[in-house]
Amino acid sequence: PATLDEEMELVTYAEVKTSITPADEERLALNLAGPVDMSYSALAKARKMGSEAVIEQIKEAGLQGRGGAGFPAHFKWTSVSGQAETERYVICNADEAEPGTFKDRETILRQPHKVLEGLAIAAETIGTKSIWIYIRGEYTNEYRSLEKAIAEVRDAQLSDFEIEIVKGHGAYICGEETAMLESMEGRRGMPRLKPPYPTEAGFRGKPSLIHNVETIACVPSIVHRGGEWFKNLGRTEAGSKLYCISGHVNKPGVFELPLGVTLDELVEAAGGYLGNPIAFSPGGASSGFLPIKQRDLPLDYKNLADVGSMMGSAGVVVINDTINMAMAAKWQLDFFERESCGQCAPCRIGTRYLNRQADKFIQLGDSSALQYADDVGWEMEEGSICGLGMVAAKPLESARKYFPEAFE
Ligand code: L3W
Ligand code: SF4
Repeated sequence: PATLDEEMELVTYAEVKTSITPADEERLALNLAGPVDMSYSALAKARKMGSEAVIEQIKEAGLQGRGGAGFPAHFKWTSVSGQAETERYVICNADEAEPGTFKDRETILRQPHKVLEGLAIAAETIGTKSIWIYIRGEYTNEYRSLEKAIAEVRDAQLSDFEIEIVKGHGAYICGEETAMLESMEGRRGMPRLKPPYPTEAGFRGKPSLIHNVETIACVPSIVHRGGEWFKNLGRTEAGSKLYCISGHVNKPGVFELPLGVTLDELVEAAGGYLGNPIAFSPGGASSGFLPIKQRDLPLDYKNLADVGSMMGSAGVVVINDTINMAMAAKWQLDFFERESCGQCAPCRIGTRYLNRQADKFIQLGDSSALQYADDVGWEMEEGSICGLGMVAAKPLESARKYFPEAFE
């Protein structure tokens, strides 16, 4: 369609069925979207419970890291607490930059106190007074929201914590936790080799508990209502999840839903599909594409990994039949080439090579341009230092696998 009005006339709403009941909605509304508790009563409760009991509740909750990897949160808390070194840090990773991902932005804007209270509970539990927040540089209003919230509680419960906010400068790679540490220490943001993990040697070489915004924002509710309560919010895995939904849907946005909803359920929350959907990315650019026939798959860490994709940051993007899938893959390759830090050869050379070859195919229709794409993708996955290089070939790989007609 030539104009937006024409496009809107083409809107069709797919039949979707949701099993989210009003009772589910009521329970979900108590977590991240729940009322602000300016008395920081969960922090007071955590102080009374003691570190071991708090970590036990985080474990019971089954909380998995919401930044993308889904790593069990309690493992990090236990590891940092068990280190001999007593200089420790709690760090919130707010460098949200995965394409299609805008959930941490909403959380910081609307619920900064959930983030601050979660950070305070984490600091209290691992035994530190030093809290750092690394925020995406473009997030100006979000930065202000945090500053305002810190001022609001400065004279109250948080007075004995030192909270520093560091602004990023526009590099996607600085969201990778060790590149973020490099950047915080004043160097160019390039990932470190792991191990050692930040829980042993992180910021300034000291044990550091690093969590994504959403992970940390779940902590007050877990302490307040118990791990069991949080776990039961989920369907196929523990807890609620902030899903971002954009692309060809009627009402893009962020929705807190049980972990494990299907694409159809999520899109129902987003007002229905726009046009005729053919594909979706469940977790931003890093997850690659899935064909729309996978719409019944639970959007969780395990089920998506089982089909060779990933949950990642839950930046779900729907694509309809107005999009050429070879072009869709090419846009993602552009992104990864631009954002590669260039430190290791498989990623530096591989992202550039794949992008050039995709260009060649699209401009000249020469399908032999992609004859080595799988080998290069394999080398990138096996030989890259960090997640960026490991997944950068995925959009092209998955587009070729599920939409071969776009590459003929
Ligand atoms: C202690 C061990 N800690 C692992 C920790 C590790 C890290 C976390 C996950 O993930 C994902 C990636 C991107 N002792 C440990 C340990 N840890 N073993 O667990 O670690 P890892 O290495 O699996 O990956 P990662 O690079 O931290 C990130 C994906 O997210 N991603 C990125 C999204 C971007 C955003 C955003 O913009 N906000 O979220 C996209 O999908 O590909 O799979 O803390 O230290 N033995
Ligand atoms: Fe940098 Fe890419 Fe290597 Fe990661 S994989 S360290 S982004 S060059």
